Formats: sequence, structure tokens, C-alpha cells
Amino acid sequence: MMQASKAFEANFDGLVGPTHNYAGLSFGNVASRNNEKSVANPKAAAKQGLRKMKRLADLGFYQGVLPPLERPSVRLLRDVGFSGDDATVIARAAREAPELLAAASSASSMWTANAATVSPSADTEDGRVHFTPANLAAKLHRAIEHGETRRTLAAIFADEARFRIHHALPGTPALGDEGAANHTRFAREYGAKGVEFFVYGRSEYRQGPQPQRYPARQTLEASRAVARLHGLADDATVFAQQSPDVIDAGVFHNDVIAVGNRTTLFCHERAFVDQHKVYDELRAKLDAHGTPFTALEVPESEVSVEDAVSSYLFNSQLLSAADGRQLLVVPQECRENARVAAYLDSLASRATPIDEVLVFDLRESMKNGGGPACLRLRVVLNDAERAAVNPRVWMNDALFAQLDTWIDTHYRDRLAPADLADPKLLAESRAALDELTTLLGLGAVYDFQR
Ligand code: SUG
Repeated sequence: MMQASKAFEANFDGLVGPTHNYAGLSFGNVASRNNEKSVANPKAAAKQGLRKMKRLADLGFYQGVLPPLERPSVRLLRDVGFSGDDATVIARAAREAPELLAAASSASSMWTANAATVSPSADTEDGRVHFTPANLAAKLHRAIEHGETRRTLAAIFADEARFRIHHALPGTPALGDEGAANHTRFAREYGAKGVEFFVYGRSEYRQGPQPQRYPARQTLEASRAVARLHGLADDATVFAQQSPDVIDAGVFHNDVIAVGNRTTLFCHERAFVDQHKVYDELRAKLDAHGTPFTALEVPESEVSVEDAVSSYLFNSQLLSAADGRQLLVVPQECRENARVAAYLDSLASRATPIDEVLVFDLRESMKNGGGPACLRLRVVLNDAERAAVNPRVWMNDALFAQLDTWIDTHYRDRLAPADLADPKLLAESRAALDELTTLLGLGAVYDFQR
């Protein structure tokens, strides 16, 4: 039996890459479709994300940075038959298959909640922190992330005695896996044994309700596979189905309708199939090791699912400060929706586990359906594990200043769909990433550096 050691939660945010754009690639993600073909501002996007990281680091949270992946992915374009030198490959793809060039150019790795599922060492059989990069099989532009993501994670969590980085599950519809966006962990303290909560959209082999309009990206079979790979005990896992109706309303990941932290689940009343049974199972499994559980449920009468999808109220970060207070980190859009703003204002006068609300402008990412929670990967680490993390990726004043200047040097402030055909974008992006690997001490993680 492992001793419960002192641990904390670190958030690793994805730095927005230089090719951030609006290509409308994610059917089922309402914001992605609504903003298709509008003009993006990669510089502003990267700075918005960076400011969130800095602010949370300043507040005393452990905040890390994950680098963007190499985009455009010339490798994808070659895999689908375009040939010649890199500039020719891009020119041919732009002419013959602009949608494939858009998929190859997406900066989607910024949403690191989809990078992997992570289980802390307190929960796993072998006492290591386990990572399974998500295959993201539902969307081409995301299905090309996991190999590079794995390489990045291995450069940051390199100590194999402490970190186990699996390969992604086979990328096929039966095993569609979207990573931590559909995974939540509850525990009394971060270092105590927890209960891991996996939410899926459909099952490949068992009959059950399915969404009719939009795809369910995560399967039960994938969630179970990840739990098995991580060596999680049956009495410390709960699997729940997301309600198909909310997927059809634009809830393409569970983190668009629910967020949890330690002993709190904050969610909409329509989030899950058999919602009260889900709470009961969570409560019972947590109670078995003396951990309390509170579900803070928001009723449709106060905030509709539609309001939740447009404001991203639940795509918030629920963070425990050092003094034990819980902070809810929400996007600006929550203040712009009158019902959501009223709900948030009412928290002050209600007895809830949320003590304070912090608001961030993340508009560039939000226009692609990525809020505060999408931008971060949670990794619970004890002191020894933290000491084993590549130290250069932790946010602090010096790294903030370096990255701010780096963004100014390398990023455009305007990127329209037609600009993806510009061969200069590849050179600019590689120059930026090359310098970034030095800033973050990552070594040669990108194909173009090997
Ligand atoms: O996979 N958007 C992402 C947003 C991911 C949000 N992540 C979480 N909820 N955890 C997606 O749908 C849009 C790209 C475009 O349309 O250009 C996009 O990929």
C-alpha cells in the first residue's frame, strides 16, 4: 500500500502555434463552424494564452508550458500523395485539396486537454504517473497529433522510473479517444488515492443511446482501455455516458458541460445519462476511502445547455489555492451572457464550493471552441516527480518575458484561410519552433530538426 504523499496539481497549457486559424474543421463543435473562414490573429491568440499561464503562476499555481506541434504538417501532405520539395507540396495541396492543407495547418495542439489522459502515481498499480496520448481519431487535423505529442511529453517527463508514456490507442472509431477532456479525477488531497471518472459519448459494442446530429468522439471501449493501461483499480474508476442530447447541442467533449476538482463536480443537470446514479457511484467509491463528494449542479432553468455551449461556463478550471479556497477560471464570454453572469454573481451568496471567479480573455481560442479548460493538461505530481520534470517548462517571470518577445518576433497578427497557401508560413513557423526548443530546453523534438 502506497503512502499518501504530498502532491499538487500542475497545469500544462498549450502554447498557441503560429498557424492558428479558423478553418471550420470540427463538425459538432459549434464555435468552430460558426467562425469558419474568419481571419485569425495568431499573435493575439498566443498572448492571450500566455497571459493566462502567467496570471495563474503569479497566483501560486504550478504552471507549465507545452510547445505547439510542427505545422503545417508536410508529413501529412506527403502521406496523402503530394510530392516535391516542401514548398511544392504546399502549393500543390493548396491548389488541389485546400481542406487537407487546412487540416495539416491547424494549431489544434494548443488544446492540451486533448493531448493525453493522465493518471497520478497515487492511483496507478506501478506507482508511476501514466500518460496515454489521445488518438483523436474523430478528426483528421487532430488524429495527426499523437505521435508528436508523445515525443513532446517524453522530452518533458523523461524519467521512465517515474513517468510511463503509452502509445495512443489504435486510431479507429471503436477506440476514439479524446484524452483528459473526458476525464476527471476526484481525491481528498491530490496525493491521496483518487477515483478517476471517465465520460464517453457512445459504446461501439454495447447497445445504448447515441447522438443523432453530431458525432460522439469518445467511446466506452477507449475509456476502459486507458484505465487498463494505467493500471487503475475497478473500485477507483467510474464510467459514465454523456447524454446524447447535449452532444447534439454542441457538447463535443465532457469538459464543455462539467468540470471537477478534488471533492467537487460542477456540472449542468443534463450532462450525463442517469445522472443521479452517476453521482451515487462516485459518492460510494469515494466514500470507501473516506473522501466526501459534492455535486454542484446547474439547472436548465438558470443556465440552458445552449448558454453553457456559447459561454463555456463549464469549460472552466476549478483550482484549489494553497489556502484551500477553490477558484473558477472562466472565459470572458461568461460575463457577456446575462444568465451565466447572473449565475456566477449568485455564487457569492450561495453556499457552494466555489469561492472566487477569475475571468480571462481567450477570445481567439474560444472562436475555435477552446476555453480555459481546453487549453490545459492537468498533471498531479508529488515533489520527487516535480523534480524530475524538465525544469525549463515552468512558467515564471523570465520565461514569460522570453515567450512574449518570441511571440512578437515570430507571429503574424493576421492569418486568413488563403494565407495557408503561403510557403513563407512554413519557414516562419519552423524558425519560431526551432528557437522555442532552445528556450524550453527540449532538444530536437520536431521532424525538421532531425
Ligand atoms: O477538437 N477545435 C477543437 C477544440 C478542442 C477543445 N477542447 C476541449 N473541449 N477540451 C476541437 O474541436 C477547431 C479547428 C478549426 O476549425 O480550425 C478545433 O479543432
